[in-house]
Amino acid sequence: MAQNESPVEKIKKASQGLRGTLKESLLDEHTGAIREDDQTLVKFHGMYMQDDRDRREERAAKKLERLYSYMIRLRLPGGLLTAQNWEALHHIAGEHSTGVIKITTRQTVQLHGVLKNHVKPMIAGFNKEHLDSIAACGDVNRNVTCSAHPKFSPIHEEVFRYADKISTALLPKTKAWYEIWLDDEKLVETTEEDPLYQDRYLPRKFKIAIAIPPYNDVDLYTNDIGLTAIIENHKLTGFNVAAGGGMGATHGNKETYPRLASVFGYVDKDDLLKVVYEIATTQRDFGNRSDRKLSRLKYTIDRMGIDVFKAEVEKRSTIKFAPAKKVLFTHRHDEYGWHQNHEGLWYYTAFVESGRVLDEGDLKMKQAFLEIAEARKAQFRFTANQNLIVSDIKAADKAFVEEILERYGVVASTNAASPIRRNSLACVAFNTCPLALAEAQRYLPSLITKIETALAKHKLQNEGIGIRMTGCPNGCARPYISEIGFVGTAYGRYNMHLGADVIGERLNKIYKENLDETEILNELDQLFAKFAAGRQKNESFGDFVVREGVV
Ligand code: SRM
Ligand code: SF4
Repeated sequence: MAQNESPVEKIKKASQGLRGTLKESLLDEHTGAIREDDQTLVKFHGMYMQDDRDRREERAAKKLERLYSYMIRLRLPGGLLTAQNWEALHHIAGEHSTGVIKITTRQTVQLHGVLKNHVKPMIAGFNKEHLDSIAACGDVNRNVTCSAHPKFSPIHEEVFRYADKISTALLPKTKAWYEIWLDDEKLVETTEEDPLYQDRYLPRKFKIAIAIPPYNDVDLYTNDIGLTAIIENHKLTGFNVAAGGGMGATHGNKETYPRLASVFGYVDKDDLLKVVYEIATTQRDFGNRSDRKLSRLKYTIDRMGIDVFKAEVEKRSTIKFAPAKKVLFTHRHDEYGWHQNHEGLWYYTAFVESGRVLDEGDLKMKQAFLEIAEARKAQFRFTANQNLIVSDIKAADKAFVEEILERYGVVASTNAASPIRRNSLACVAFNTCPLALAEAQRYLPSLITKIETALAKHKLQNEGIGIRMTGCPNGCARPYISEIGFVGTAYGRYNMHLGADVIGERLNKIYKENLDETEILNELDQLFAKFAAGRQKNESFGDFVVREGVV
């Protein structure tokens, strides 16, 4: 395969532990961009070079280069920030980015619009808080997600620590991040030994999620490795391991497809890290390195066959998978509002539309969270549904936190969101995502307002049908496991997918292609009419369209 390796493979190998010429690129004051190869390498440091797509024409007319800036994504296994971390993040966002704190579908945060000369000061700010962006992007293991519902699970903390352990075990060994962004002394001449990633890293991005039944809020089967915590007699014994999930596809390329992870079996908790590690090494050694469109683990597993892949992992780890334990998932969406956990601590799950924390009109989320953080009265947990849990609040502090959430409109906005809006997800898309073909987070809220009207017409306004939208087929808001999924094809046009189940165990199917808004609303109006008339008791919309043969 070596002679067919994709250009990215060559860049990785020549990079001297992901260093490339990033230092030189940063010093070049003639451009807001960085060198081409460095644009690939910077991703491994948790950053993307982007440009403001809304301003391309205006800049071109003035013969100016594109308005380049950087997006940074933090590595936050399990998605937790302390009060002090949040306060720092608030100020860093204000000083160095657009100011919007964007909660992602992988339980972390991104800041957008960071100009080149702001990148290092921004990272220095994060580093003071012991926060980093190492391996938040790139061909490595990404942010490990973990169910964010402490209320029902006394073993949450123990499981949550596995997210951290896995993240640490799969971190690249290179110290380039510290050298480049924090001016640390160069520790080695060429590159550090890295038994896992070597000099070639993985063939492609790699994602791991941990679900704690009955919650599948992390959409575990959409990950390269999806782990289910097994709790027996109130104790964590081990994990069911599934592998080969992924959402990304390319319009018109039949070789690409979304896939749910295949369940390999159960492993004892003490064996987990070894098994996860060897799934990664097997993908490292057998994954496709010539065609990046076919290099995710899901394609490696389908090419090799599940049994052959699994046997290779067993051989490398010397651990045999036991039959998977029976698990039951009943929830995927976040539990909004107030909840108390087994220790008596309080949690408030706030609805954050498209994960965008900002101050707008009567809803001043940023201000509310800042004041709570300044008072050190809570921690901040992100959910994989782009929401925020103001968490770990002592009973004595609840009234204080509640007053702030109410004063700044957070409670009112969470309460006012309709069931369908609360269950919606949209990816970033325009204006920063270079791959967007259509709008998503800037458009879905207004489309939902119209869908709410259609639902009310058929007396379905209390149905929390899951709707997800992405600006392209890469699937960043996991639209292929949504009851209704919209996938951008061109500006203002979307493929409509229907028929996933409520819990994230069945993919949907394409229903109609290239619809504009009028066509979307017409289709939904007819489908909602049929659903209202013909549904069985407690039947979900996704199950209904499958039973009726709509898809
Ligand atoms: Fe994603 C690429 C945003 C979760 C599949 N994703 C991108 C980029 C970086 C575009 C790019 O390559 O230049 C987007 C940056 C937009 C921007 O301006 O911020 C982007 N992805 C996002 C986020 C921010 C969406 C959001 O609104 O929350 C999510 C960040 C997660 C995180 O914190 O790490 C995000 N991306 C996902 C998910 C969902 C998940 O992981 O649970 C998926 C589907 C699952 C999967 O990986 O299969 C996903 N993103 C992709 C893909 C398709 C990968 C593939 O296998 O084909 C790309 C494109 C690529 O890698 O070539 C992509
Ligand atoms: Fe960009 Fe496509 Fe991901 Fe949306 S789904 S953020 S448009 S890559």
